[in-house]
Amino acid sequence: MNKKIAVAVIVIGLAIMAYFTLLPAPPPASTPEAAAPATMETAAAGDMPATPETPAAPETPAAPETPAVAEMPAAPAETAPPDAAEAPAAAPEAAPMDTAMATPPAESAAPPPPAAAAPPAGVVNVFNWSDYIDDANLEAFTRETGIKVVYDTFDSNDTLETKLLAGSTGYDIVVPTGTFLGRQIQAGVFQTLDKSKLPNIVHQDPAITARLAKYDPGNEYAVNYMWGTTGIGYNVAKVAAIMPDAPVDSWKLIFDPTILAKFKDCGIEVLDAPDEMIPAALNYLGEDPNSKDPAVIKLAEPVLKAIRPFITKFHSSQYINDLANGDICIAVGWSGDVIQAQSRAAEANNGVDVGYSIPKEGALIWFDNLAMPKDAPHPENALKFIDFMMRPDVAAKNTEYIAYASGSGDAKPLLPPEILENGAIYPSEDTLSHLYVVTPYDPKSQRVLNDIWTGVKAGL
Ligand code: N2P
Repeated sequence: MNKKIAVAVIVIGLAIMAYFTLLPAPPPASTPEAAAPATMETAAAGDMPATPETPAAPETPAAPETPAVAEMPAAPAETAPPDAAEAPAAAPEAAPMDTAMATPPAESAAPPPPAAAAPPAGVVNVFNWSDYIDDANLEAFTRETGIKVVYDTFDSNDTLETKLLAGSTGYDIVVPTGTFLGRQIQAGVFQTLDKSKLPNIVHQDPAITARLAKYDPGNEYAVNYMWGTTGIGYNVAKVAAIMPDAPVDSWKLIFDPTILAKFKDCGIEVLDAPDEMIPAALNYLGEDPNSKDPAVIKLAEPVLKAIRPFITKFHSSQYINDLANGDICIAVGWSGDVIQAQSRAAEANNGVDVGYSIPKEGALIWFDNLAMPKDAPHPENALKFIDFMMRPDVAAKNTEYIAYASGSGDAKPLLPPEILENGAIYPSEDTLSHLYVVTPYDPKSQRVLNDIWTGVKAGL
């Protein structure tokens, strides 16, 4: 009797177990569904939510076919992770990346875009100094990312600042010098940079990043592009012919009117930059070049007025060609620009020998930086552009081409010795210790600076 009951219980138990085991199981369907949203950013994937395996399969092989990955030529692996991660979103038609990124939520709801209508091109609008990039790097950026670069230039921080303060510049990237960057940050014209989108930031020179932090506390808004000095460019033969013992290693050449007068007929150009020329005059006087005290700043005025009659032109970019062609004797200019003049003369094989000196009394060291306006129309592309420019091989190519020192420390081992060991590009420790910095001017001291400069230029 007990045995029969026990057998019956076992049989019923087995029957129940068999019933539940053979039942069609719904849970597996929920697993792919949970994973799907992460990969389903394209319209095609969004159309097919019920078939878990299909979306994943075509997306993976599609990625290597995008230009970003396939055409990467000499590029080291550094940029691969961000590009690869973002490629699937843009993949199927090699559509511009920012288009896909800018509109992901709308895409799954909207009908697929008509194949005939070309998607808006991915663009980045850049406003940089003239003679300040190797164009081959712009082409490489477009080749690797599909993003077109619209590139404009300026040769004065004042020009850039006027645009930035007016707003709606349309630019995604601008390149202010530290002196200006500092107050522009305070004026609220920039947005912070998302460092997670800038993997190449690890290659920046920590010493330069630390110096930039003086203008951009916490390094939130900018990364250094290039840095350099403001010194004297000169035509070696012509200067020697006019004055064999000309003090080319001293600011006396510029600020002593009895000396500068000798070169008047040969041609003298100085930067149209009050924030650089006035500190240089103060430094020559033995005053603090970085003074914000109106009484001190005004001491520069008679010095500049005394040399005014001998200056041919106030201009901040023309001296490159004028020096290279032998059309002028002397220019107060920027290190790399004077070296570019040297190279242009050598390429033209015109016999012009251009020299650059960092005067022994000291000179300005400045830092030019990549920053993104608050209203940049293509912020994702801007980050890609900044990251590309920080890639050591790209940064080294720029430095080799424009002869300015790079913000990328890891670019240095890639540079030829004639650049690295050129003290006009990478000054020695001893020279560095003689260089001064200028911090941002407040509105009051800036006005004093501008008034002096306007008067000097007008010859008043
Ligand atoms: C490039 C000049 C950039 C140096 N032509 C001025 N900050």
